[in-house]
Amino acid sequence: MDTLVVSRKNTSTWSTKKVLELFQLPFMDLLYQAQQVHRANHDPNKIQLSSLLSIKTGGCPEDCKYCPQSARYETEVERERLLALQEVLKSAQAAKENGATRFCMGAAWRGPKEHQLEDVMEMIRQVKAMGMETCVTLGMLKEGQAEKLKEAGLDYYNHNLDTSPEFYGEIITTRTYQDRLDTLERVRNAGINICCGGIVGLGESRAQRAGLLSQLANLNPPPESVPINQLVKVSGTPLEEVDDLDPFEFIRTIAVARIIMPKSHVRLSAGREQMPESTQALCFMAGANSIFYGEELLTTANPRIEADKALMSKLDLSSK
Ligand code: SAM
Ligand code: DTB
Ligand code: SF4
Repeated sequence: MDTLVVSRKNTSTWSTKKVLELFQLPFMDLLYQAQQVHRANHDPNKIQLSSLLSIKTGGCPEDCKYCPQSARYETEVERERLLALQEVLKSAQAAKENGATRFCMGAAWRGPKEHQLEDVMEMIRQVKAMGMETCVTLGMLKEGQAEKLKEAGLDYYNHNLDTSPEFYGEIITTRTYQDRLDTLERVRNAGINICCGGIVGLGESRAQRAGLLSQLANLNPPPESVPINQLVKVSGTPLEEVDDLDPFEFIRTIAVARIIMPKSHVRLSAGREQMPESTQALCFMAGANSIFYGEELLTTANPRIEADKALMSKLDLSSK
């Protein structure tokens, strides 16, 4: 499995072994190195703000074990139809007024059908016309679909690798690692920026976290945007009782991502609501320079806008 993936156009600049060596550095050395890389490539006091909206919630046929939207698990998520255009625009307008520069629309699909793609294209056109960057995450794309999204003005497509190839089969069985790489290649070939990251805290080992980051860094070129999600444990999902990841291990993950993907925006993504401000501050120190901003992720809670504004002010982080 590993060789199959790595033997694509991945020239394996970052082998799992090399990435693991970074994880094993003394914590202070790792953070120092990450800060240096961060400062050489980004303004250390700036943070990018993306707001999320679930445009089609629940009832997903896939079996991702972390996900409250899979139809296979009994969770409190209510299944909804695709939102109407006006509702989406209202939410985008509010996100813009609150200071977000990118609006990300997520759909709980295996992949979009043609008529669904047409509806989403209209959402993209109109959000773009409001002067925001656009991002969508719609599952797997078939031949030709990425080009249509590009035509509509899409800036970013989010599609995560989620975990390492070795651990992947424990988490998802309804789509393969290769399926994901194929979708990423379609997005890249259509000239759309890639937003691709993963989740930690699924019960994976450190070597498997290193395996995920190695895969991401060896995408050619690496993703422009790298969301690092900490598992939000949702009641009813198979992972609701998995052990917590130690916060310092999470911070190490961010630091290593920063070092091996120096130009990318590393997004401190799901899990902030459960994270003390001090941990978040160390994540920014380690090189995270983007967050999801707004009271909801897709179906779970994110910090309140006022709380995030206060945190940014305390840390002198600005979004403009
Ligand atoms: N359905 C589409 C797909 O998976 O291709 C797009 C939406 S899906 C919800 C986007 C990403 O959200 C997943 O790849 C996963 O990394 C993240 N995610 C989902 N549930 C999560 C949870 N409980 N905690 C943290 N991240 C989660
Ligand atoms: C990503 O990597 N994280 C976001 C976004 N891409 C679409 C989603 C997080 C979802 C967290 C669980 C939920 O709210 O349903
Ligand atoms: Fe469906 Fe995406 Fe959730 Fe997987 S992560 S179950 S594909 S909504």
